[in-house]
Amino acid sequence: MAQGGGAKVAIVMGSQSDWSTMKCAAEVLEELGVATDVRIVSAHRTPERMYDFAKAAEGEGFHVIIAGAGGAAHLPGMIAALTHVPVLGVPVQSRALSGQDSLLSIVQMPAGVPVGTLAIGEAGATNAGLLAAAILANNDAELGQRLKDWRSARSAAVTERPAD
Ligand code: RP5
Repeated sequence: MAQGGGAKVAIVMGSQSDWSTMKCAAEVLEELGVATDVRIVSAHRTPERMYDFAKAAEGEGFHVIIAGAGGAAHLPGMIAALTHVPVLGVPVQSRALSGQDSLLSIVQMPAGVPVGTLAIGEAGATNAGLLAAAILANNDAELGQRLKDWRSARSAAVTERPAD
């Protein structure tokens, strides 16, 4: 998977256990030829790392940050409070409340500090990747074409009638 060095998309998550969800974002971006920089950054276990990451994000050249966390998922909102780089939040499915807690923690940002919140779990991570690609495609016509081709291929794969 393309990593680090000049990547315009950062994918961060609160724990190693979030990776099985967040890799869906990394995978779709890789399919689209978009390099990512993937890191574990916990708001409550490594708050200094989170602060340093968010404050440096713009200077490092990130155009979009995808942040995933579960439970009391303050990571996307905290990062959004520290940078003007757009933040897409992915609620990771938690064991206790199936990700409802993650979703509400991420989506209910007070007015003034936006986090673009996606669906709970893998669908949300995939869509965060696609949304990040669409944002970059505003200034990258080749990526825009790859995104259109990606969607066309998915449309073409839908048969008219169900198979037994
Ligand atoms: C959050 O707590 C993480 O984002 C993760 O979703 C959840 C559980 O973390 P682990 O206990 O698996 O490290 O901080």
